[in-house]
Amino acid sequence: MARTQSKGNYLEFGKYVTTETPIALTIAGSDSSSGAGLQADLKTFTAAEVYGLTVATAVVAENPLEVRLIEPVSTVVLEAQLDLLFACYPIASVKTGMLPNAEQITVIIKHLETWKSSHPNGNLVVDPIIQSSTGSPLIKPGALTCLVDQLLPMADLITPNIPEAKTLLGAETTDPEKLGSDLAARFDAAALLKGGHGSSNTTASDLLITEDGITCYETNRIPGGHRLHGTGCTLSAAITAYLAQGNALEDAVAHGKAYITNAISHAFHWGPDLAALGRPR
Ligand code: PXL
Repeated sequence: MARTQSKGNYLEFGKYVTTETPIALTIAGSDSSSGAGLQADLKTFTAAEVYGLTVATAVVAENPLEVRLIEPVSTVVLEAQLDLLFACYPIASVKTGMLPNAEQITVIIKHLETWKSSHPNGNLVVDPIIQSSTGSPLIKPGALTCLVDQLLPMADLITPNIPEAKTLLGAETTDPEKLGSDLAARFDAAALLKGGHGSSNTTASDLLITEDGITCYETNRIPGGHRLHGTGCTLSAAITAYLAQGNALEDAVAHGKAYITNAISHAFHWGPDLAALGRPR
C-alpha cells in the first residue's frame, strides 16, 4: 500500500486544537466482536465523554466463543498511526492493551517516552494482556520480557487480573494483596488487581495498591458477569478516561468500577451463550 505524503505542519495545526474535551488514546488490538480490544475502549471513552483515539496493533478475528486468527500490524503501520496522532492531538492519557510482539513494544515505548517528556501530567495505563478469555495467547511468549522490563516501568497504573499478575512476576501466590504490592514495588507504579478471577462467588473486589496504601473497591458479583468478555479492557479504559478528565487515581478507579458494574448490569443478551457488555445508564 502506497504511503501518502505529509500534508502539513502539525505543530502549526496543534495550535488550533481548542476543544475542552479531553483526549485519550488506546493502543490495542481490534476485536471483531467488539467486546474487548480497541472497540471496547472506544465505546467506553465515548460513554465517559472523552474523545478517543485508536492505534491498532493487530486484527483479531473472533467471536465470544473462539479466536480464529490474529494478524499483527507491521511496525511501519503501527509507527504511522502513532506519529500522526501524537503529532497532532493534546493527548491526556494513554492506555495500552494487546501488544502482540517485542518489535511493536519497542516502537510504542519510543513514542511514549517522547509523549511523557512533553506531558508530565499525562497518565499511562498498561493493561498487560496475555491471553483472551477463551485462552488464546495474545502476546508472543518472547515479548513478555520486553513488556516487563521496558514498558511496565514506564506505567503510572498497571491493571492485571490475578493470572496476569502471577505471570508478570513469575509468582506462585494468588493473594491479590501480595501480588499487587509486589507489582507496585517492582515497577514503581500503582497496581490495580482486577478481581474478576477472585475466589468469592458473591463479591467482585478490585485492589488498588499505591505508595499511599491499599484501597479495596468491592461490589456484589452480578450473575453471569464472568461470561462477558472485555470486562477487563472496559474497566481499564474507563479509568483511563476518568484520568484524562483530571480525576485523582483513587477517584478514577472508583468511577471506573461504577462504570463496569453498570455496564455488566445492563448487558445485552441475545441467547444463552451470546451476550455483551451493555451501555451504562
Ligand atoms: O480480553 C482481552 C482482549 C484484548 N484485546 C483484544 C482481544 C481480547 C480478547 O479476545 O481480542 C484485541
